[in-house]
Amino acid sequence: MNKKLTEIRNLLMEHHDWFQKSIPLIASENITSPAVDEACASDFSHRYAEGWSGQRVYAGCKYIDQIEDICMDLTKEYFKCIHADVRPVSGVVANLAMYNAFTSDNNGKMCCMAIVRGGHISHGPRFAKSGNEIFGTAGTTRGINVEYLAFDNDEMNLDIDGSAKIIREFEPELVLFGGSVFLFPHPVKELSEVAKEVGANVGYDGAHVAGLIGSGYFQDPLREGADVMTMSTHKTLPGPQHGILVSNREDLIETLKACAFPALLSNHHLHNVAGLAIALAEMLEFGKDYHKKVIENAQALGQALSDIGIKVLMEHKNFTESHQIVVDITDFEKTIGLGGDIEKLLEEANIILNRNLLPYDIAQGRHYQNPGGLRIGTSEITRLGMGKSEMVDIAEFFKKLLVEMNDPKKIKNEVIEFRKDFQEIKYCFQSPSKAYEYLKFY
Ligand code: DSN
Repeated sequence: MNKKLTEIRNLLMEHHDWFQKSIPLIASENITSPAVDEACASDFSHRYAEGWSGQRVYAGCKYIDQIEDICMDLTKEYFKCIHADVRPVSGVVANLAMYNAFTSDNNGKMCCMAIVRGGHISHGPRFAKSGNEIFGTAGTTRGINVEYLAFDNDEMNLDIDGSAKIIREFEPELVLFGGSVFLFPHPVKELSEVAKEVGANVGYDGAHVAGLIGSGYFQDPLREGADVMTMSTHKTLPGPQHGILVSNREDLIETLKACAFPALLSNHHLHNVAGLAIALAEMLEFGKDYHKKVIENAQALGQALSDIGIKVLMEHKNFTESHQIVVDITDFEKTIGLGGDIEKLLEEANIILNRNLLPYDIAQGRHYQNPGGLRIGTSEITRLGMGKSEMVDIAEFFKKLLVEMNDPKKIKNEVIEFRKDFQEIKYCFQSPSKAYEYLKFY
């Protein structure tokens, strides 16, 4: 058994070592501060506290109650709202709570963005009535029939007129905005008005852009018509893996609470609530500066990749207004392959990102396992202190690998050298250094 323990610890250390020597570009990831890590590894990680703060069904909760109250207060301050439920253990659970609140038990009806155009996997029920181009076409699940909103491939955004028509015809109970490929603010204001015409509630999945919204750089869904905003807490908001549901609808608060607990949760993850509270405090302090740079870096990386001849979508709109850019790599199909092959090649050179469907991939016969695109995010590299000149350096690595077809093992050594200057996590409070050393195996 000792051998197994050693093996696990060695694997952990190898993983940490690898990521310290890599360029992390996955748009749904970020890196947590030492203070967040300390909270997440605290005694709370094996405690129970079912229910709402102050009304728990377990003893031993006097400290988590206070922390959770602070976490809710910080959430309300950051997102300017009157209700914050910080118990959902993930963004998907927060979405399910929203579906519980707004759709009928059987044959509920929702409109959202198609997964193949950037909707999140939890938006398109596995067997959506309208047909889910990725996973299947028959029946319904979670009792929700889904009709996808119209999308404009050229603008990488929802098409307002087409979506309004769909909402009026389908008459959903819930119209959901937000998604996983998310370059520009969605037309929440325009389409919320249409949603209200047919009596639908409006939701917004802000998982990817939560930090950008909180820091005031993206859109402001709760003031543009969203009744509820859900999110995960570890993407542009650099907290631990967790979920939040927020609202400004006073009349819905008790319903929303009950739709999360006991409907979907028994215990929530107390250590992550503590870590989340710290991450929110960090973003209230440093978010304005951090998130401005995240977006600037995404635009700079888009420009730098475009300058070396790599096709980045949406050049006419400066590539993005978020933390993401989307690259069309179909030009490399004959020399290297498609998204899956390129993702693997880049990983061999310690550049970590994920392949992604382009909005026109399915129509052109490409499959989600080996699609025509890459999604690249700048949240983590910005938190590691990189700026515009490093975006040019990163684009150079792409050129060496994809255009000049250098051996990825050779480029990996260059990446390791490059990463040496970016080892400290920025935009956070001073580290509780011992916890840091232990937890990160530094
Ligand atoms: N699947 C994640 C993403 O990459 O967007 C979100 O859960």
